[in-house]
Amino acid sequence: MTALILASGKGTRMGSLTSDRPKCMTPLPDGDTILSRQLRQLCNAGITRIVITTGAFADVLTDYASSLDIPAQLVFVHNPDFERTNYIYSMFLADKELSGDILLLHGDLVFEDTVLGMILEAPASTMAVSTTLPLPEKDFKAVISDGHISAVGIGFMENSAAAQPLYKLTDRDRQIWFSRIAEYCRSGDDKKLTCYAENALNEVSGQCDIRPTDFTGLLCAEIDTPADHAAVSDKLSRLRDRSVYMCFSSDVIHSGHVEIIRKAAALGRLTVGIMTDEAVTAYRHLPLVPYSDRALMFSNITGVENIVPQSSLSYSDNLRELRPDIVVHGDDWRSGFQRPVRDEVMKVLGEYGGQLVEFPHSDDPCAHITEQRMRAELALPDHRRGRLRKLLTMKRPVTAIEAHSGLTGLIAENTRIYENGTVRQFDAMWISSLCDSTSRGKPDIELVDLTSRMRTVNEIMEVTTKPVIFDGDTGGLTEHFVYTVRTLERTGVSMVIIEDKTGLKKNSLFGTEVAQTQADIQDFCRKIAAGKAALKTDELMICARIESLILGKGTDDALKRALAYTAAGADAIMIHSRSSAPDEVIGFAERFRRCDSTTPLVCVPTSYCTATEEMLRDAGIDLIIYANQLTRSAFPAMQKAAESILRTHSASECDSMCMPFKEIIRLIPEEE
Ligand code: SPV
Ligand code: MG
Repeated sequence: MTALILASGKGTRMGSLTSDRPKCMTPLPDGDTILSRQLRQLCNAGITRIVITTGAFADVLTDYASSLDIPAQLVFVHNPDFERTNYIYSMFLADKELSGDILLLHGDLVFEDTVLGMILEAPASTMAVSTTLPLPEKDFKAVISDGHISAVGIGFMENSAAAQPLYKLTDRDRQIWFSRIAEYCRSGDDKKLTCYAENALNEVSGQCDIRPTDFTGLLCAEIDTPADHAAVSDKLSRLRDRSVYMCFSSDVIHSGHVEIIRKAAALGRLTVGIMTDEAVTAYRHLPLVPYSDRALMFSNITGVENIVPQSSLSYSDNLRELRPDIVVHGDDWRSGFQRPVRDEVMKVLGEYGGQLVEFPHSDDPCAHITEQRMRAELALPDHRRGRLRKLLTMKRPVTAIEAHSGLTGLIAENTRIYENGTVRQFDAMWISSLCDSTSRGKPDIELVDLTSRMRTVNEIMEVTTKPVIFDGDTGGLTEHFVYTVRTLERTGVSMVIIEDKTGLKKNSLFGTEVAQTQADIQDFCRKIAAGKAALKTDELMICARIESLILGKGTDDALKRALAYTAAGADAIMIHSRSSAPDEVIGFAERFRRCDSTTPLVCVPTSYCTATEEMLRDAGIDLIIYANQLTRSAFPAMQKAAESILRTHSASECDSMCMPFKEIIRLIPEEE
C-alpha cells in the first residue's frame, strides 16, 4: 500500500516553529519530528512506498526526509503553487504516483500506532473520527449516517463527529474522489484550488463506502498552533506510562486473544483480569480449566505485565481499585447481554477520566471450533459427573429444573435471562420420577423401571452438558440399589436422591392422604452405606431425602434422621415438605445448620412456591430443585390447543397459541 503525506502547507499559525522549516518538521519529545515519527510508524506498519507532497521549504524537507534512512521508497511531489493553492492541488499533482489502496494523511498529524493499526485493518475505506470528543471549533467534522461518512468539513453539521485527516481509501474510492479533485483543479476556477479536498469528496461521497474508525481514548491530533504542540507533546510523553486493563474468562487461548493482548499492550502497561471460577460459573458454566491454570496461561503471553482476579462479570470493583487509564475490549459487547456491563465500565471510567478502547471483534473460525470441542467435553460422563459437587462448593444456591426428554433438557440447558449485565441460568437438571412417569402416562409409583428411566437420562444427556440429578425414588431394595448407583455413576449422573420410604411409594405431594410408610432409620442408613460402598469414584453424590414433614412426623424426627443419614455417608440431605409456606423447611434448615454446617441441603419448593431463592439460601439451603414446572406448564398449553381444534373444527384459532412452524423446524439445529 502507498501512503500519501500532504506536507506542502506553510503552517503560519505555528509562529517561529515554522520560520525555517515546514510544519511537519516540528520537533516532538524523544528526538522525533512529526514527519520522522509518521515515517517510522508507516514503515513499522508495513508500508513500503510513501509519497510526500512538498511546498514551503521543499528542499529542507526533501533533504531531511532523505537523511532519515527510512526503509521505504520516498517519492516527493512538489506543489510550486503552494502559496496560492490548498492541499487539494497537491493531491491532484500526487495522483499520478498513486495506485491501488492508499493511506492518506496530513503532515501535521500525530497519532499513536494503535490508531494507524485500526485504520489499516478496517474492512473498507475509512476516516479517523472520535464519537465522544467535543466537536472542534475549526477542525474537521464528519457526518455519519447509517455507519457511513457522508460529508466532511469544518462547518457544524448534524450527526457529526470530530474527525482527523487520516484516511484509508480503497482503490475504487480513491479513484472516485481523485477524479472529482481533478475536475476541480482543471476547472479554471481559483476557488476550487483553495477549498478543502473534502468539498470534492462530499459531492461523490454517495458513490464511496467510507466508514468511520473511532479513535476515542487514543491520541490522534493535528498540530496547528504552539498550544496544540505543547498539548500533543505532553500526551506523547505520557503514552508509555499509561495503564491498561482487560479481562478474560476463557478456558482456551486462541489467536484472537493473543492479537487483542498485543494491541492492548501497545497502549501501555497491561493488567489482565482473569474471571474467577465462581464468576465464570455464574454466567456460563463451570470452567474446564481452573482459575490458577488460566491465570498462569495468560500471564505467559507476551505483553501481559500483571494478572489479577476479577470476581464477577462486572468490572467496577477492579476498575475502582486499579484506575486504569484505558480498558480494552472487543466491540462485540456493544450489543447483547454484555451491553449493561459495557455501560457500567463507561460510567466508572467517566468517574476518573479513563477511556474505553474497542477493537473490532474477530470471528475466528478456529476459536469457534475449539469452543464447540470444549462444550462436547463438558457432556462426557467423566467431565459431567463431578461438576455438581464442585458447583456446590462455589455457588449458593445451586438451582436445578426438571427435564424429562431431550426437548425439556434443552430448555434446562439453554434458557437464560440477562439481568443487569449478568446472566441467570439453571445449573443442573432434575430427572423427576413424577414427570418421567407422567410423560409416559403412568402414575408416580416406581412403576417405570430403571431401564426406561435410564433411557430418559441418556436422551437428555445426549443433547446437554449440565449436571444431572436423578430422582431415585426409594432406591428399591438395597441389593438392587448398589447396581443402580453403578449404572448412574457410569452414565455420568452427578447426584441420586433417594427418599426414606418403604413399600408402595406414592408421590410425596399426596402427603398423608394416601398410605405411605417411612423407612426404618437403620434400614435406610444401610442402603445409603451400601450405595456409597458400591461407588468407584467420589463424584456421584448420594442424597438422602427425608419424608418426616410430608408424613406429619415433625422436625425433631426429620433432624434425627438427617444426622443419622449423614453419619451413614449421605453426601447431601433433602428436606421435603408439602406445606404451602416455607416455614417448616426453613425451620428445619436452621436447626440442621446448627448441627452440621457443611453437608449440602436440598429442597423442592413446589407447594411453598412463594419462597424465594434468597430466603431459602439464607436459611442454609444449598440446592433448590424446581421439580415439575415444565411438565405442569406444558400440559395445560397442550390441552388448550387440543380443545380449541375440537371446538372450532379447525386449527386456525389454535395456530396463534403455537410456535410458528418455521421456528419449530429450526428449533433443533442439525450438527455441522
Ligand atoms: C419428583 O419430582 O418426582 C419428586 C418431587 O420426587 S415430588 O413430586 O415433590 O415428590
Ligand atoms: Mg419423585
